[in-house]
Parts: sequence; C-alpha cells; structure tokens
Amino acid sequence: MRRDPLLALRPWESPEVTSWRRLPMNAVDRRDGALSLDGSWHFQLVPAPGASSGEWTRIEVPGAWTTQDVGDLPQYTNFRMPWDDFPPSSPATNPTGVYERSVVIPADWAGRRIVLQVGAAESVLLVHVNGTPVGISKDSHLAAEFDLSAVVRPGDPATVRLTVIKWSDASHIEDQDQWWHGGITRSVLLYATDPLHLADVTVRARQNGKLWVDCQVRNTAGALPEGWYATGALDGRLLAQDAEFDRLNADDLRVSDFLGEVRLSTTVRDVRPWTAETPELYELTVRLHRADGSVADTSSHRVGFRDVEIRGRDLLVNGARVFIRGVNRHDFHPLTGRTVSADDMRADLVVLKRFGFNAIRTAHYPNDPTLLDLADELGFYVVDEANIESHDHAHEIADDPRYLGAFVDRVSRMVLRDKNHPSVVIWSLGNESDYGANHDAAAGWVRRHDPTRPLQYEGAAKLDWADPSPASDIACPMYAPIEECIVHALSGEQTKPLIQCEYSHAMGNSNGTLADHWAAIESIPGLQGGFIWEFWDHGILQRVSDGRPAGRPGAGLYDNGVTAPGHRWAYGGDFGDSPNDGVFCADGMVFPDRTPKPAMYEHREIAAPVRLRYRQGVFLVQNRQHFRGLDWLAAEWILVRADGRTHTATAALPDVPPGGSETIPMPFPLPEGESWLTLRVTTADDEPWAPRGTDVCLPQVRLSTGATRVPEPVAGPPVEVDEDGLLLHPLLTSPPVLSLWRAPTDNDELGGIAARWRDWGLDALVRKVVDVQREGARVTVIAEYATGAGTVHHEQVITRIAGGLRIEETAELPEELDDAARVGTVFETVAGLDVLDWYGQGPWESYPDRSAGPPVGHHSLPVDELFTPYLRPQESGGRHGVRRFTLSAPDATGLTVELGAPSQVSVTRYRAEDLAAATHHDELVPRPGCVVHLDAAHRGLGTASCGPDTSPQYLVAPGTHRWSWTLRVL
Ligand code: IPT
Repeated sequence: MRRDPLLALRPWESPEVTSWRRLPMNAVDRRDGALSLDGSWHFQLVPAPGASSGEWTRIEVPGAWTTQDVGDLPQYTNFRMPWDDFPPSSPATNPTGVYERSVVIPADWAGRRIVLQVGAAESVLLVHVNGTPVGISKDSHLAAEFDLSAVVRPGDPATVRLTVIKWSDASHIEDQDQWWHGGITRSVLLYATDPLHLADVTVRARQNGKLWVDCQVRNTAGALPEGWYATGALDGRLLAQDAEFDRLNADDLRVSDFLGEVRLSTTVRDVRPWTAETPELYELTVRLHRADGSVADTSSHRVGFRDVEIRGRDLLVNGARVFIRGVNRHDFHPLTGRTVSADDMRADLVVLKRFGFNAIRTAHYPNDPTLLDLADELGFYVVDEANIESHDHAHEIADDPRYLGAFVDRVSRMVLRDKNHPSVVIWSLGNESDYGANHDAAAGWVRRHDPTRPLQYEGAAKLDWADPSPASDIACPMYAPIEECIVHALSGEQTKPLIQCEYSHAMGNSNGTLADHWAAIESIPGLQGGFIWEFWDHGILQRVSDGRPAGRPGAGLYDNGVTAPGHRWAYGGDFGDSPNDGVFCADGMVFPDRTPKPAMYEHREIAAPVRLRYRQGVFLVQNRQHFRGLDWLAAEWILVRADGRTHTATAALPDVPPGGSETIPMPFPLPEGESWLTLRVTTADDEPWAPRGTDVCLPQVRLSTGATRVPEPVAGPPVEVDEDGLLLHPLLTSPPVLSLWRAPTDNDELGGIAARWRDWGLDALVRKVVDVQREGARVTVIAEYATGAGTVHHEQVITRIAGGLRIEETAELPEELDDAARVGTVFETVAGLDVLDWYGQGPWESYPDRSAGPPVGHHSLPVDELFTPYLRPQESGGRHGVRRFTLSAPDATGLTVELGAPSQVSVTRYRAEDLAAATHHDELVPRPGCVVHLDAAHRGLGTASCGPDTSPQYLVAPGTHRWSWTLRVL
C-alpha cells in the first residue's frame, strides 16, 4: 500500500481533489439486476492512511465502523471541529478502514460495462480492484460510481478493496451537528450495462399533464452506433387501460458521435396532479434501442405531475399557497448510527404523516436516496440540502477557492441525483457555512441546470431577509422570534416567502409557543411555515457495562423511548469522546427509537386538516387542506361533561372544499353545566401511512361553562398539623409545601434561567414557619422562604369540608423574583396509588405554552406512564388545565384533589431534585409513592436551548398568587 498512487496524492488534505475517475452522477435507475456486495467484509482499522495492522477482522457493510466495536467510537460535537488545525488539515491520527472482499463477476457480463457503486463512505473513499487503483471520491452522503470494465474479467473472482479515511479536508465542510462516524454507511453494489447506455434521464412533469423526458446516451465502446433510438412508456396504475399513453413520441433528437440526446414528450389528459396531500404517481419506463429495435438499456421512474413556483412572496405548489409543516431529518439509527433501511425510512415518514407533517428538510445533506422515493409515494414537500456545512470555519471556507470545486460538486451531484423526484420542491445549498463566492458558483450551476425549482440558502438571506442575493429565493431564517417574522411580513419590505429552515428547537421538554407560531403563520400573508429542529433524538444505544455501542443486538432493547436494563441512550461524552457537546444531540420530536414525544401530539392538533368552530349555537367544520375534500376522513362526536359523563355519536362530515367551511349538526341537546364537544377525526379507510380508524386530530370546542362551587366549611375535629404547621394526613408521606422550582429543562439550562434559579436558591428552599393559628376546625399557617431575590411569604388556610379538607394558599413573590419556575404546592403520597384519573387536558403531557392540542376530557393513566423519559432527566410529565384528579390503588382506596381553577399538575415518581441530579435514566430510582405538584403558575417551556425563550405571557410573574384545592380520601 505504501507506494499506492492514490495515497501518494494525499487526497485527505487536498480540497481541490473532489474525485478521480468517478463517473458522473445521474438519475438512471440501476437497481434491477444489480449484484449486492452488502454483507460481511474483511476489515482492518489502521491509525492513519497508508498504515497497516495486518490484523483482519470482519465488518458488516453497510454500517459505520464506529458502532461495530472495532476500536473507534462515535464522537459528538455540534459545530466545533474535533481537532484544532485549520482547513484543509486533518489530524495525524486518522482512523482509516480497509475493507476487502472477493466477488465473482458474473460470466454473462462479458462484453458489458461493469460499474461499482458505493452508496456512501465517510469521508474519503479510495477504490482498488484486483490491486489496481480505480478511483477516489468524497462527499459522505452521495454515491460514487466507478467503471470497472477494464480491471475485472467476467467469470473470474475480483478483489474489491475500499479504503475509507475518516478525517480529511472534506470533514471541514461536513461539520454538521451530529455524531462523527466512519465507514461505509450505505449499500455497495455492482451492475452491468450495455456499452451503449442511458447516461442520464431527466423528467419534467407539469400539473397540466405535460411530460418531457430528456435522455442522454453514451457508448463506452466507441462512437454512438447508427440508428439508435429511445422510447418511453407511461403506464400509471390509474391509467393502465389508456393505451394512448403507452408510447411517447420522440419529438427532438440530436446525435453527435459521443453524446446522444433525445427528448420524449407527451401530454396526459385528465392528469391527477401530485401534491403532498395527493401523491399521485405514474410509472415511466425509458428504453434505449439499437437500430434493430433490441433494447440496450432501460430505466424506470415514478413521475409526479406538479408545478412549483414563487409568485410575489408566496411559494405555490400547483398554484396553491401551501403551508410548510416541516421537520429537519438526519439519516439516523440508534444501533447503526447512520445506516437506515427502507423500512426504517418508511417508519419515519409514517410517523410524520400521522402527526400532521407535510415537509422535510434533508438536514444537512442529501438523505438516503430511498427517502425521496418514499416522500414521492407518501407525499412530502422536500427541501433537498447539499452536504455542505463548514460551521467552525464558515467564513474562511465560503470564499476559499480551494473549496470552490467541492461546493459545486456537492450541489450539482445532489441535483443530478434527485431532480426527478416530485417531492423535491426546493434545493438548498447547505447549512451554516456563512455566505461566499463558492455558494454563488453552486447557485449558478443550479439555476442553469434546473430552472424549475426555487433555491434556498439560509446564510445568503441571513442579514437581510429581503436581500436579492442570487443564492436564496426564500427567506429561510433559523430560530427567528415570532414577533420578528410578523414585523417583516407587515413591513411592506418583504420580497420572498418566509419559511424558517429551522425553528422550535425540540431539545428535551420543549417546543413551547408552537401554536403561537402557527397562529401567526395562518393569519399573516407572507408567513408560510417552517421546519422544526429536528425529527430525531440522536441517542445511541449503549451497554452500560462496557460503555460500547450496543451495535445490532436484535429486538427488545428499547420500547416507548425507554431502554432495557443495562442499556441507556448515549449522548455526547458517553463514549469518552472529547471534545463533545453533551446532550445537544438529543433535540428531536421523537425518541431514538422513534417513539413520538408529547410535542408531536401538539403538532398533530396544530396541523389538523379539520377544525371545529362554534358560534351562537352553530357548529362549523373547516377544511384546512389545500387540495383535498374530507371524504378520506371519518368522525365521531364526543360530548364531555364535567360531571364525569361522556356521550359519543357518529358524525357525518359534510362535503367541504379545500379552504372552505360548512355547518354540521350536533346530535346532542346542549347540556347544563360545563361541557366540551370533541370531534374525533380518523382515517376512513386504510391509508399507506395509517390503518383505518387512526386518529388524525381531535378538535374541541367548549359548549358551556359551569359555575364553580366553593365547598362550605363543616364542623369537626381540628385539622391536624404539626408544630411547624405542616399538615398531617394518613395518605401523605410528605406534607404540602410551597414549590418555586422545577428540574431544569434543557431550555432552562442552556437559556440561562436555571442558573438564575440556583443563584436565587429556588432549588433548595428553606421553609421558616412564622405563625400557626388554630380557629376551630381551621388552621392558618404562615411561612417564609428566603431567596436570593427576596423573601417569599406563603400562607395556607386549611379548612375542614365535607369528606376532606380545603386548602387556600397565597404566595407573595418579591419584585426581584421575576422569573420563577412555578408557584404551587408539592406533596408526596403513600405507595400504592398507582393510577391517575383526571378531568382536564390530556391524555398527553402539556405545559402552559404547549397546550393548544390536548382536549379536555376524563383521562386515566398509570402513574408510571405519565412521566416522559427525556434523555437527560428533567421536568416532565405535566398536564395542563387539570380541574380534578384521583390517585387510587387497585382496591379503590386513594385520594381526590379538586382544583379551585384549572391548573398545571404533575404526578410522578421523582422529586425535582432527583431529576436534576441524574444525567441519564439508568441513574434514576423511582420513589414508591407519588410526587404531586399543583401549580397556580408554571413557566412556559419556550425553546431557549437554541432560539427564543417563551413569550412574556407564559412567565411566572412576581406579586401575589392565590390558589385553592381540596383533598378528600376516596
Ligand atoms: C443550527 C444548526 O443548523 C443545526 O444543525 C443544529 O445545530 C441546530 O442549530 C441546533 O440544534 S445552527 C445554530 C447556531 C443556530
């Protein structure tokens, strides 16, 4: 290996070298008849390119080596590079994997052009076959193809050696916020074609049914032969009987000796256009023929007829201003790191569909190509993003001519690969790489090659959303506060659609104010949506015993976001990786096993295709979709009464056009007292992403309000308190006291508020009893809590009422204590009260600024299921708008609490300090009883770990807070 010419080039420190002898990227489908080289390969990991260990082991392809226990482990950094030297340098210790296997080249490939395809390798790939240098490629997230015809012999075995160098000049432009891995992460295959072959196929299909198919033809055996021609067949499932479209006409043919170009075209009458709501696809087969009519090459494509354009400040799909309900998606898997199967990707998209998403940004590189097939099929608008993020050295690299080729290479190859996907509606030049001439060069290439789609790049529109830069047609900021978006849209200065490329950072217990974003988006022209950051929590499954990635151990190691004993979700630092950025990689809407977090349910309701309105006795159903009626949906009425009764009835959804509304009769007489009406909307039939009967949304209206009755005091023995005024109660192991703190969320920590709470001492409040006054059956307890922001006065008045006690509380927070976590009561119960029944919002977790979704109802869950296992333990499990609840044991003993006003309540097995002291779930020891919080006020969640904090209306204000509750034994 030492005299290897590929190594002699030192391609890992040469940004000018983007590839050598790599075939041009194209969109020809080569899956048919390909020979898979996936499976077990010989492997050695050496400490630097050119080194040799002589020790061979085995490794699975595809799969990052960092999750396969071969000595090099994953490392997580957000944007700082793992080493200090400047681009284009790489460190001297540079894990390099040498993969080798033998393959018998099929004998019937004699005379054919034989191509090796490596799906993805990070970050530099060197290819040798039978000892001969074949090629070089960079770009860790696009396939590389090499012509092996001259180096292999059909019928004979060939030795394929793939050398993958982990760190390189290219790492500096692959500095995305995710785990660093190494290895071959997508499939490897061989295929053969006739020397006369389709070099590329470009499909353009418009909403009006016009179809053009441009074919490029080459011949590796010499000049193009006389008389070749191409045909195409469009045989969409829904048009199967329509023979008219079986054969397309060649209406334009140009031939030179070395490049043939032909355009096939047709117009499909009564075409069914493609949209994310109606992902109609047609099957296209393109054939290249020799003069005698025999077929030399074939390529199959699924075609969606649709238009994308920007008109004024609106992004239009088929003429409609669609809302972009998007999420950022990485290729991620908790066992393999990055290698994802088609089933995995389908499962991702199924979850997204079920929770109301219609768009994906492939952050921050072209995702596995199968993802786009699935997005075409299931219906998503995709922002396809090139693999460029130079974050740590962004400014230098954006204008560095040594990287110019790499920028254009990466963007152009993505476009060449993905141009035929109807789902791709926007190209993105990459992420967080400042803005320089290299971007404009890449933008220029895209403009010329694909004028049919808009282009975006956050860095180009960053300083001025209306900047007419050549690199962004869309104002696509990240984490812009709602108010700024509104001001821009109302300024008269807006020139581009405003669609945030990242917003609502989903780290830990987060996504506060999502509904406020959408209230603005839906009501203010110019605002069109955004992409939540991000889909996944990137926790890698780790064995606690030896700290290794669990690899591919099979099923049963995680469920519902929780890992099996002896395992945990690892985040930055857990593999001894240094430097690292800790838990910042756990910022997704789903857990590492794809279990939806509660914020997903909030999103589902915000994205509801059906809304319910109730005005003056009339119920209105609104169709919030852009293209579809309501006929794919079924519905049921649920009448919820405060007295505990619920009634259901089938609802007949009226025929409502997209964007329209219709009245709908309510089958129940208007009840007395507080009541709510929910329209449970489900899929009427099996959908590709959900079986019939799956919940789509649960819009709800309040029908009537009931009067709150204050329970009368009753005579009886004195309320029992100890000498400190602490309530003594047979079901409480810890009496009700004031609570001002919560286990800091990731937003609280990274946004800085948790540090203020610690400075003020809210995490370790010391209660000082001031006075205990007993008057008959009633006790008044006055206490003080000294904090670094002044003294908090707290009063409890405990009165005996029929069947229990009423507790009226007042807390006075000094002016300086202007941002507490909560103001409320905390107590603990005896063991055994394991089920919570409540009347209020639910069933999923909610907080004051994330409470637009859960309907009011009568809910019931085991206490253990109330808690949400965010990767780093933190405040979780809260329920907003709770009016009353019961905590009971299987023998029906227990307690009931009635809140004076709808309140934030949480019932878990953990004290706030238990959660705050743990870094991972395997460290938590559940308490046998319940820790119960009743909050008069609870701070919103916001998104301050990256982006705006919660809005002022969700803060806990200083001043006087009053609340009351009753406690009864069942
Ligand atoms: C932004 C990045 O684009 C994204 O990759 C991720 O790191 C996200 O932040 C936070 O999780 S960049 C940030 C500096 C706004």
